[in-house]
Amino acid sequence: MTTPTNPSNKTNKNNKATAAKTANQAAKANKPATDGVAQALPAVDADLEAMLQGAIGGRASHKTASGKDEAPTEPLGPKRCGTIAIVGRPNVGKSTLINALVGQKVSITSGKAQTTRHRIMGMRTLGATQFVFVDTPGFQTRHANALNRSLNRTVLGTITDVDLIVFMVEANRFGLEDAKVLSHLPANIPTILLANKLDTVHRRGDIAPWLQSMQERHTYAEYVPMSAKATKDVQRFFGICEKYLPEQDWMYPADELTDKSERFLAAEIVREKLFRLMGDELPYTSTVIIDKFEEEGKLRRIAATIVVERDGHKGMVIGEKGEKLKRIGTEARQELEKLTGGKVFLELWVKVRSGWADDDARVRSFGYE
Ligand SMILES: Nc1nc2c(ncn2[C@@H]2O[C@H](COP(=O)(O)OP(=O)(O)OP(=O)(O)O)[C@@H](O)[C@H]2O)c(=O)[nH]1
Ligand SMILES: [Mg+2]
Repeated sequence: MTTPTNPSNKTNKNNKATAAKTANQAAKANKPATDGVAQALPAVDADLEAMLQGAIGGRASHKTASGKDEAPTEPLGPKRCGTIAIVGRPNVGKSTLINALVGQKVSITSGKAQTTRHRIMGMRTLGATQFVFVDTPGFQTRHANALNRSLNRTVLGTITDVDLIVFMVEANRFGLEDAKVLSHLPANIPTILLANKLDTVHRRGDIAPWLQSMQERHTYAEYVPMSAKATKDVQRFFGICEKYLPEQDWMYPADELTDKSERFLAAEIVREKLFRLMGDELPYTSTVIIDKFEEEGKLRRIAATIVVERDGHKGMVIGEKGEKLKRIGTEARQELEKLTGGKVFLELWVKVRSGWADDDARVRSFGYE
């Protein structure tokens, strides 16, 4: 699986196409294209700031005691490195945030719950600090099948050994599913409450009392209402996290973006297209396995199987005259070509394995914990 351009088989910026893409994204997002470049964070929303100062006793998260914005702007000084777990119920936007923080897609996203099924690391090195973010599956509370038990094990196994926990909820919403996640958070690790999707809250006046009620549920280190889709919020978030990371050497090369291989990302990207292109008729218990992953220089030959639970689901995935499967394949191939910077041949198959998500051994054989 090793290539001359990508010796570790990890996605990193040695890949020219990736670097170009990162530069493009950075330019669009008004961010530095290369890591280690000092950057100034934009000013924060003054109204919100004032509201938060009132709501949570002056603990608005993005200001230092001296009132300055915090940001990892100093490339000199002691090196810092630490791990930051992002946890929360399904669909709150955890993977959207990690992709924005890394500056490249390392974790798939969709409007459907149960999109993320693995622990996925996304790294970003800025100035003297290396941020190691860990995306986790949405914590499952609805069905206790083998797959969901595995997803929850992944979440709980992640939060025991990190420097900082980001507990993500949707701004102005806190339900039973959120409470269940909160009940599992360890008391000895600083935890930030990130209230995401702030852009969807039209009555901004409701935020302060809601944050106050959040403060009564748990002692958080900080409260951060933001939108994972807003560049300035994402930039500001680095400064919020940095102070919780210990002074120590970096764990990864500065240009490494994720711990996952291209082979893993290929399966994930096919699953993302499947989730996005199928309506609610396809249960979430479908998965993708890679049967073949061959590299010839920049070329990739990939064969993958979409595993579903019923014959009826197989028909839906294939679609009339194979149209649906063709579209899933085309969209996945285009994205993989961007990721690898070369040509991709992608063959897709659909297989029925009824009851796999209820069967511990099968769940493990499909690569889940
Ligand atoms: N409006 C808005 N939508 C968002 C924001 N962040 C994420 N989303 C959307 O929320 C949906 C879920 O996003 P994901 O990032 O896949 O959520 P997740 O928490 O990783 O979901 P699971 O992996 O299933 O636990 C997607 O449709 C995103 O586009 C945000 O800040 N604002
Ligand atoms: Mg996710």
